[in-house]
Amino acid sequence: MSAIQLNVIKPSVNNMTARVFLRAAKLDFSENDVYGQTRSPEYLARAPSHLTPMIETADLPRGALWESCAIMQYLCNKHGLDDFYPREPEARAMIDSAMFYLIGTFYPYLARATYPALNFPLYAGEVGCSDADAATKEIARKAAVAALAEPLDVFRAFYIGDKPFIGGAKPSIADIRLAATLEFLAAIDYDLPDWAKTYMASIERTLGAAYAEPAADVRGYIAYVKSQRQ
Ligand SMILES: N[C@@H](CCC(=O)N[C@@H](CS)C(=O)NCC(=O)O)C(=O)O
Repeated sequence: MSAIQLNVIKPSVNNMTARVFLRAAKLDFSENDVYGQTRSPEYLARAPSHLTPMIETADLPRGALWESCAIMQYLCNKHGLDDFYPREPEARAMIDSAMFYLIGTFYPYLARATYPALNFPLYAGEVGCSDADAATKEIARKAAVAALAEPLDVFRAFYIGDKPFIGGAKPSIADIRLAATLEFLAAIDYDLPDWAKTYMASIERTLGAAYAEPAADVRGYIAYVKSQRQ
């Protein structure tokens, strides 16, 4: 058995993040597709959050770890993967800031904007999963689409700056997280700025099959939901 078990739902960009990273880092792992199983008593006993991606390894105090960014940080720390997660405190702080900003600010807008088109459930408490009427939900979704541009440009102007990637010359774990996240915008035909298209292509070119294989699952799912709309 591999040292690390990676539990995933393949159409998800949260999962794509961990799937790309474990491949790019060339870690010894096995991937388990747990689609439809995350609320089972057996999964909940191991991960009461019912979330994916989730890794399991005997080294962890509770045997399991979820949250895509925490998974990447832990595995970089554990395996000394400094190229993906620099050790120098200031460089590391920028990677951490970019990932917290993505999870805390950018992703909530992106989820509100894209999840209805992806047939994904929204987070509890969102207008989209309340009993508000369809018109009100669509107003909230459009507001989220409009809100995406500002934090997206912060990645360009502040985190990436004049370097190819947030991590500098090579993609860091924050770059993997951002590029995977942007994949979902194809579900709403979002007009991605040219810099973001170039950035995503650079990451895919640099990481090769480690990126392309998990991306194909996300892209395939988006193509499927779009085909169902016609
Ligand atoms: N912030 C988390 C989000 C994880 C998440 O929302 N996972 C969803 C798939 S996109 C999930 O596993 N849902 C299954 C469930 O809740 O039962 C991360 O980055 O890993």
